[in-house]
Amino acid sequence: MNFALNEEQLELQEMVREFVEQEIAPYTAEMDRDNCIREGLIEKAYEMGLLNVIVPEEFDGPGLSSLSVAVIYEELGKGCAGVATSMAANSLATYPVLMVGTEEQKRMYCDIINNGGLAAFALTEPGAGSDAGSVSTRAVKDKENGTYTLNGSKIFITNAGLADVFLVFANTRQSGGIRGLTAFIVQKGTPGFSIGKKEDKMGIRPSNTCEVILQDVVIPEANRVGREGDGFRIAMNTLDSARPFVGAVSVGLAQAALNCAVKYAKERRQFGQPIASFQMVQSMIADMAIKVETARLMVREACWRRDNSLEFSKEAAMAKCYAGDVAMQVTTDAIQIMGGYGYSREYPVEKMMRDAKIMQIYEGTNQIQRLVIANKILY
Ligand code: COS
Repeated sequence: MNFALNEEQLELQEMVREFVEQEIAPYTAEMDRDNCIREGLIEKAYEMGLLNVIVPEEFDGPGLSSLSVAVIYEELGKGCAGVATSMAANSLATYPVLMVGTEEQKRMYCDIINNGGLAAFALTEPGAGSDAGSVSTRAVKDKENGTYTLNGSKIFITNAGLADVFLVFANTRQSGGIRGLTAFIVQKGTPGFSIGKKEDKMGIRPSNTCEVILQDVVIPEANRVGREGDGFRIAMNTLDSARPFVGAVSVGLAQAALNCAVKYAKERRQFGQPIASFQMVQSMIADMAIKVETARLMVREACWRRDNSLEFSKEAAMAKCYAGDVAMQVTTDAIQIMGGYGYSREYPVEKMMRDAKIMQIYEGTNQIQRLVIANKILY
């Protein structure tokens, strides 16, 4: 195993770091307050090549490895976990098509992403969160012309209000259950397809999170991704691939909070000396740094395993779970070191703590990750 970044990855890291410093960091408080991404930022991210990072070269993308993508998302996470979430959702929603889509589907979907489009992964429903197999959105096939009619609703869908294309999971069996789950491509503007309520979230506020409503949405058979009933496996494989990226954003977030705490501890004087000279503060800083570094290594190991075609589902769940917990712990400790100032909106760490909470919840709660890990170990 060698996780040392190569020259190309170091350049990529530097490029995203500069982008974050210029285009994201100065505007995080504003985007957090406004509950939306800054106008023009998606376009700038597109120009920087940050929207289609997983698109293979044969479909005109950069064809980056998972490890390289994790490096990008860590840097974005340092700037703003909400913006990073929006970018990473494009990868999440593209994996299903890249994994099992037809050549035509890959071409069509990748063209949208390559041209600056956003995508959304629409699995979660009011009654189907951790229990992903209980999706109740129905897809009924017209036996004569082969079209599918979709009815149902989705919630907490990242990018929904801004996306051009959606990967929607619906059940093709009347009796429901995971054996009927099927994946479909639905384009924005399809009659009967609409965006509902926008969430007013605690954190990652620049990311757009909305309800999706499907009312007699008719789509051609050519938009079905994989076979009928393959949807659960497709969703699970996709989540396996994308979870290390949640870990990467979490690492970036935790690193940013640690950096703030370190800077503050060196400047803040109490009892006649910088608080960094007190061993209780030093101990906290050391523990925070150990956690960030461990999480980073776990994320890189999961990506490295995927890139080398090794089994990586357990490692992906471990990386997501551990890094998400670390983001929560480190942002909380950063506030502790900064005391009242950390708790104030004047400093960025209270936002980081709010952003961190979702890392333990989305793309599979950390309880679900532990379930996946235990199952892999026990059975
Ligand atoms: N890769 C491939 N196949 C998988 C898989 C994976 N990672 N995990 C499960 N499967 C398969 C199983 O092998 C099983 O197949 P068979 O029935 O053919 O044996 C089938 O899927 C059902 O597996 P299981 O019985 O474990 O399913 P459960 O309904 O108990 O659910 C969990 C498993 C809880 C792990 C799953 O529902 C899950 O990941 N939930 C979280 C969903 C999530 O992350 N939501 C976030 C919102 S989307 S951003």
